[in-house]
Amino acid sequence: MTGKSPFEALSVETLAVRLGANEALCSHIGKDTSRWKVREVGDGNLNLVFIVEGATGAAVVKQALPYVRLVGDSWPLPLKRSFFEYHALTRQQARAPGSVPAIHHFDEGQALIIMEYLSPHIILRRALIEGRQLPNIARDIGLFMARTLFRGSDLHMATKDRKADLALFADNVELCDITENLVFSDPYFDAKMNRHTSPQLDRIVAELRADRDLKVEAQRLKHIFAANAETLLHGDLHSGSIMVTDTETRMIDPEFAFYGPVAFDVGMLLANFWMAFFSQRGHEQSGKRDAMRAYLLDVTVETWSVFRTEFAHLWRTERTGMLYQKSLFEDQGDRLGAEQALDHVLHQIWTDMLGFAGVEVHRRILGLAHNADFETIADEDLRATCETKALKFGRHIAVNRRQIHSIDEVNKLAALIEQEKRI
Ligand code: SR1
Ligand code: MG
Repeated sequence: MTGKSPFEALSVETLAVRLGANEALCSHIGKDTSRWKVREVGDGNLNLVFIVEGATGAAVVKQALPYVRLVGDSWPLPLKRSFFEYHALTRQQARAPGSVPAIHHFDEGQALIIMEYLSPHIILRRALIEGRQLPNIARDIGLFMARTLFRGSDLHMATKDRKADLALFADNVELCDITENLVFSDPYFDAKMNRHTSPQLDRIVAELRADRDLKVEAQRLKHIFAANAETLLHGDLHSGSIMVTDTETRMIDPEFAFYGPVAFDVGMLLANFWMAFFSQRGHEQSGKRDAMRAYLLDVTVETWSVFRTEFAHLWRTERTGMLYQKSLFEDQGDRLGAEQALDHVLHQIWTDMLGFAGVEVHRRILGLAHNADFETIADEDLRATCETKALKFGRHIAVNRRQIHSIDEVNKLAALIEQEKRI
């Protein structure tokens, strides 16, 4: 198969025939296709994902489909998202080495990426639902975010290079459009694709949709998302986009990559930890999850702290771009000026991060694409209670983000809401 043949979706049956001559794949798993075992394992919303095992190894073959897999061919989606994923992975690897899977091959025409098979890694969301406490995730993800977000911005890059890259990723229009609608607008009105899992949520859903302050805030956040082309984002950094073992963490799936606000990736990620926190009550069949809840709140504290510390470190050591130039501060003997500017930048990230986290919680409960954290809670009453609490939490941090000053304050609020008996 070459990049010049017309696009054709792979299948378990056709993969070995079509990729049997691919040198990159053969060099990793062996040439003898009669020994290849192919499984389709994609459980995301958009793409096909195959694991191919051969005599000498295994690899992942990920292929975009010309439509949204979750919905079907009534919702066409361009194949070029694979191109953006490939380019985002190469930049993330350069900016945060070792944090993403290695790429073996990219075929733009077939919209497919052949990459490292991560084993025995599992999806972080699954691990958190199972109640596993992973010791390194906060550190690994905090570093990944600080490094990719700082090094992809005008704080670090030559502005000519950054503008060229911005132009490249500006074409990822359709995936941005998904986020713009699904995250920032649909949850706040009766949009066609919305759903919530129980009529017990009807009352709070109506309240949220009638909440003028919340709707205005969601639109202000959408405005920041669309207009602040600060840095190359992962664009979809939730716990389903991270693979883990007890000691290793890898970020996957950056097909939503584009130039946007630093705070977006951080907010989406922390929102997913807070949702994991609120969902734990629904996973207590085999024992209490008090320790897991405490762990999850600690993870948010550590992730934010690692992110801040690394971002500040890069500010002091790698601020080579055109923003807040050293020539205005350190070179004039004004190190305090540089620190003052850093405080402003971090404060803005903090405030916007809370807003993005709040709307991410809402869209995962009210919109099209839900989280397994809540969806796998079989008991409808329990699920509705967990979801209602998360919705209240999301509303509070989105609307009050300018009045919240520390992550401990956020976590005290989360703990209070979680313990409420009457909701
Ligand atoms: C139609 S795509 C729905 C969601 O799946 C992806 O993982 C993104 O989070 C997107 O918003
Ligand atoms: Mg994805």
